[in-house]
Amino acid sequence: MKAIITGITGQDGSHLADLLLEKNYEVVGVARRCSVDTTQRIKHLSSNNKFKLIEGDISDVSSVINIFKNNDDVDEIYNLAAQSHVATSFKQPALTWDITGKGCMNLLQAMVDLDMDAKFYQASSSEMFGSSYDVNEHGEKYQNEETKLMPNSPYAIAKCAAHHAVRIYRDAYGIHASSGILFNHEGPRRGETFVTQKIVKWIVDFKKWLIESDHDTFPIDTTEDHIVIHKSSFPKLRLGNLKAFRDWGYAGDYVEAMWLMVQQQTPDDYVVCTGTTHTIQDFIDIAFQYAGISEFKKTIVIDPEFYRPCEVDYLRGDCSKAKDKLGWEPKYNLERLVKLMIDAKL
Ligand code: NAP
Ligand code: F7E
Repeated sequence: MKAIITGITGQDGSHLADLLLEKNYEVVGVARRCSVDTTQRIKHLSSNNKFKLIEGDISDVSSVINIFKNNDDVDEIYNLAAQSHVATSFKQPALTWDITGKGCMNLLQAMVDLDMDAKFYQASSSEMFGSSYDVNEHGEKYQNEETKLMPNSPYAIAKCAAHHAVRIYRDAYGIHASSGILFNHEGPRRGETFVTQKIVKWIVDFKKWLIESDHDTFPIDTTEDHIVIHKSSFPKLRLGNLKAFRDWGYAGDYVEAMWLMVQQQTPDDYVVCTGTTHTIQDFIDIAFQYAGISEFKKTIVIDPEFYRPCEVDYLRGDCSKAKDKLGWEPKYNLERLVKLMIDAKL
């Protein structure tokens, strides 16, 4: 079996490549040209002769056509490439559209034009629900495959367009195309500008600084922006909205669901999540407690710079369909995920 993965240098691309190589696939990873090395997450694959890295950019249709022509024996195509940062999408909306929205159309249309019969996976997102949710018989809010899409950011608009494109290309051209509506998923390979990894990185750096500053000998003091021990200071953790709810799972679990979707006889859309939800404050509390940092109230600054023009307040998925039809279940709860991330950084 041969698979193409776009977004190979990202968190999910690297986990999916690991999974497919374990299953003895030949994997072609697509990475765009960059002035610095972006392949840290796939360094361990460089000597694997079943793995090939090629240059390409999904926002450029001729690049996509070249990739497909050179790999016309491909069985599965996983589109994980995106400008995936929600806050950035407010600052660079057109770029986000070109990659996250139009990029998916480029891939699907190239599959039609080249008459390819490979199976296709699209990385859809819980962000597409925006401010929309349903309420179950216990009065609990949730989102599933039937929940109305009400995007709240340029990123989410682009993901909705790609999501609908998958449905239309499936119906119009009979492409085996599936979308995974994945809720937030994290892990040691998560980028450092996403809130979980930003918190984890700060905690680990702070702990190292505490040890270096000999905090058992000198008392801890604080200024507006810094934590001070004797003559040494450390910047406080600067965050935005701590009240939003997220359904956080482990990326390693979620790439298995991607693969399972593509193996089904009939293409379809599936929500992938844990079914539990926590605020950013909850994440902080669990992480600080696990790291053994007690004075946390004095260590965080709420900085308006990290507030978004529009927020998604509440996400909690219902993945009954993925459980029933794919036999998929998440293995990590939030406490286990936090430990994994902190231990890996330490
Ligand atoms: P990520 O770490 O930000 O990775 C995104 C990948 O896309 C990177 O490899 C990036 O390359 C690549 N990329 C960006 N623009 C490109 C372009 N024009 N052409 C080719 N490649 C390009 O994201 P992730 O967390 O792995 O997420 C994977 C996918 O799932 C994304 O589509 C994301 O939107 C979606 N998703 C993520 C989550 C989540 O919680 N992680 C949830 C739902 C959906 P560079 O290294 O060069 O930047
Ligand atoms: O923000 C709040 C922020 O950037 C989570 C992407 O993978 O998941 C991800 O999108 C929450 C938001 O992820 C900071 O306002 C507070 O409410 O970690 P995040 P996200 O926006 O949920 C979805 C499913 C995707 O599809 C996306 O690709 O945390 N928050 N303070 C902050 N967020 C950040 N980044 N930085 C802060 O300082």
